Amino acid sequence: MSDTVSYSTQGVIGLIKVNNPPVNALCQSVRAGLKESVENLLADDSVKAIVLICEGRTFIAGADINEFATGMGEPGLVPVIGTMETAAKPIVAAIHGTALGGGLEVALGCHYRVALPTALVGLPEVNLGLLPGAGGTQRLPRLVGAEAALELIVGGGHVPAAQAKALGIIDDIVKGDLLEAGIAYAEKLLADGKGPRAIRDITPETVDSAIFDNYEAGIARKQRGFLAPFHIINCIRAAFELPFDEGMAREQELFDELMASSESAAQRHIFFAEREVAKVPGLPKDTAKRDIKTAAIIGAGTMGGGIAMNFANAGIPVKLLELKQEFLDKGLATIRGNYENTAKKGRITQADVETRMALIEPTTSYDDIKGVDIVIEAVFENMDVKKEVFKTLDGVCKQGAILATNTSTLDVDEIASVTQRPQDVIGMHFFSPANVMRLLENVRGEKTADDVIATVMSLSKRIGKIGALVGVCDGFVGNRMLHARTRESAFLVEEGATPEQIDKVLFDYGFPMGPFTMADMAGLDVGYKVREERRKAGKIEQRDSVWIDKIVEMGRHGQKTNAGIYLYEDGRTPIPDPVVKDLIAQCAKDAGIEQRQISDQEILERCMYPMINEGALILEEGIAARPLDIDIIWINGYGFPAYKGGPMFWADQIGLKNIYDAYKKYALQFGEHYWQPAPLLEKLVKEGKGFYDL
Ligand code: T1G
Repeated sequence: MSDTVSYSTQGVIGLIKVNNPPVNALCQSVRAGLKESVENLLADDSVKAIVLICEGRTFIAGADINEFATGMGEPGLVPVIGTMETAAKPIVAAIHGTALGGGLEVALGCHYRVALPTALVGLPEVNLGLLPGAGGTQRLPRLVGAEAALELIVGGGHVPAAQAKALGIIDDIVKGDLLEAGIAYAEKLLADGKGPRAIRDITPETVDSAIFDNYEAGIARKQRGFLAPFHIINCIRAAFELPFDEGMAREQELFDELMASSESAAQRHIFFAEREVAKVPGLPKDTAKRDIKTAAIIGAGTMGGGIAMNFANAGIPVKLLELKQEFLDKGLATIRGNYENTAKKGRITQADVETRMALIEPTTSYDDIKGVDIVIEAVFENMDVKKEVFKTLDGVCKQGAILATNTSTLDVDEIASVTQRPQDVIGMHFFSPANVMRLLENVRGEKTADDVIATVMSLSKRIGKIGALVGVCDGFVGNRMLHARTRESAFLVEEGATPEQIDKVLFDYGFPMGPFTMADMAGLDVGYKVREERRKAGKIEQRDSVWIDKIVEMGRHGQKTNAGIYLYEDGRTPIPDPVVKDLIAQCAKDAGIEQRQISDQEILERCMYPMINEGALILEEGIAARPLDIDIIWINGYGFPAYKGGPMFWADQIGLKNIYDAYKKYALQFGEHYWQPAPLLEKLVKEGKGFYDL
């Protein structure tokens, strides 16, 4: 027996137990142990049926993703499952927790499946840029049909036990002790004279191949740039068009292609990075956390309302404070509207709407929040206003309450300095819409206490966010890097590239939209005010591009005024505007810039490389502790394409030397001010290393 799989007998029932914490992943020893256990129990004449069960928190949750980089080793999962499926004795999978990926594929290789009511099953390989490579694309369609198989495998979701039973994936939902129930199910099979039942022997239903073409057309835009969804469709198609073994061969061929793809490497990197980001280097794992039972949000505007929803969604009572009743009423109405819309889409019930609304308690009095465990300020982005709020909070809130600011760029240390408790102050930078965007930039101040950091990082996951810890600087991590891209994209337009050309280059790279479409959507006046504040603070750019400011001064603020950089005749489709083209030409002329044709490659380099260089400076300054923090921020806060892994992962993929050489080239063309390679970038290039060698 292996140290992760054991087998025994109980009467005429053979038992196989997998015990490989934390999620019983199918590492080599588990695969070998399964094979050995099945073979021994099949050879034991006293055994008439077999039950497969897992110890710990869950049934097998998939292949061991760690092995993908190092190689899988023998025995492969496909032959192990084949041994089970062709066994002469019935095998029952007893499922709890999450039977996912290879775990569900193992269960599908068994002849029967029972599960606890709380169990979930699924084939989420698509999220790793892969496809079920151990028969999932051939067996599941035989059980559930083409339409459900496409939804389940391309969607990659988790299916609750009841739905899985309705689909025919599991045979029975059992209660009480799972092992006892599994044994009882196996004994009843024997009593009823039921033997092995192999899914491979099911003749798939006849389907019109158009179902696959239509499904592919339906996902084309959303899955643009990904490979796995389209390979999965082809595998499922094979399940209906080819004999089982040929379908398995097709599945293996396409699986191998994905495993070798840069897209899957990027997505597997993100899987681990999204878990690693929650672990703060230097912060002991056992750092005591403060108990967060209640919260309060200051400000019922768009951000404050969205933040309050996150707490209500997590079942945490939250007070929403606004000094003016009319603003409070407006904020609550917006929150209710958001929930009603979600309910209309069937994602929550009407009862959920009422439950969550009941958790949000409006108030206009600071007295009502003095007992809460955490306060998040989400008022107007002005330092004086925020300082006033924190002075009030300092005087009202109980000792030990965490005082957080949702500021998107302001100095958290300066805000903390107006309180007597800077150790309790932290930044929690939500991204708009706050109830939708997963990213939370948690900003540690100079004096923020370790337990406050640990508490807020843990609270991030609890309210459904991915928290990344960053330091205090202008724009923290995301906006600071975005500023570099925004600056260069504006320069490129002055020099002759059109806004639509730049938008297309970044859309084709994989962003949901280009910088100028995004700017019009966010509102040009937002950026205009930020630039105005920076100029007032004496932060003058060495090269100041004014063409967007001129557009704003024409009263064109973007989509909301039906005109900005683009025209919007239908309110949302950007149309290039000759008026803007002439304005840009005039600004270029005023700046003494001779416009020229600019290649897409130059646009991509000048938009992406300054972001990466800024990321290198951020790492040097310790504003982000690791490159993975930066990648997670960009993937979850700015729509960076997951199949490229994030700016720092992608930089390593293309080679830092290429970035460094481009910097040298552009420094000769535009001067060194904006084309000074970060010392870390220079160092890594000299050492022939990447950011992920740090
Ligand atoms: N391999 C290795 N480690 C894994 C793992 C896996 N499949 N799944 C989780 N972990 C680690 C994770 O890194 C973390 O480690 C700990 O377990 C707890 O995870 C052949 C090719 C199961 C729903 O995609 O979705 O099968 O940080 O923090 O929030 O066709 O983990 O503690 O050191 O996420 O309770 C398909 C991936 C693989 C499932 C639990 N399976 N895992 O969530 O805990 S490919 C998956 C999850 C495959 C076959 C193909 C979740 C979870 P650490 P966690 P959680």
